Amino acid sequence: MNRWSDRLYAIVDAETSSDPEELARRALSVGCAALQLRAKTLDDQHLLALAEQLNAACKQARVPFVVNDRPDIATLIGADGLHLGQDDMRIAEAREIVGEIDIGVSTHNLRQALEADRDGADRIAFGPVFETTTKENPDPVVGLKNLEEVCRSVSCPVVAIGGITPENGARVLDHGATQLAVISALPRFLVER
Ligand code: 3NM
Repeated sequence: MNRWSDRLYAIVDAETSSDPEELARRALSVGCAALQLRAKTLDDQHLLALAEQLNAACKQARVPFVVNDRPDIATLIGADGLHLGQDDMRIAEAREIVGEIDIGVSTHNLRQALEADRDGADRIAFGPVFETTTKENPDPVVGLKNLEEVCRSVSCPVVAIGGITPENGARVLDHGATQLAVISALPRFLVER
């Protein structure tokens, strides 16, 4: 455990990480609140194999495992959660496939956040809070003021995402985020202290 463990939503990105299994192992060993697999370009066989591995490691560590974009894979492996983007299927449709596991939705403005909350999202991600180079064609930076407004306006937990680092993480939490979703700075959140 370190000071971030309870608040860290660790995203293991198969495209930008040289060793996703090792990164996940490290996140689980230091401690994180949830772990999500993001793999935009892996073929289905490799995606399924990696998702199965990470799911097993998460189950052992008792950390919720979330699959990005793919209700079929989430259901096949028995993941704890599914994360949907704005262009993915709607919550109600995904629910038909995955059943009662947690569903999160990416949102980038107040309107999308309110809509996802109203549609029954178990959590929303809101961002990019700061500049990010990880996502292709990111939405405009939302900043801390908009994050605060969204956190005040929805009833579900808000996971902040986009450019989050150990240097700005405390400020992001001070503006109402429940958790910090991190890709590129993840190794830096995993120093043991
Ligand atoms: N979604 P990093 S920003 C995957 O705004 C993703 O919804 C975003 O990566 C959104 O921690 C983002 O390296 C990339 O900035 C986050």
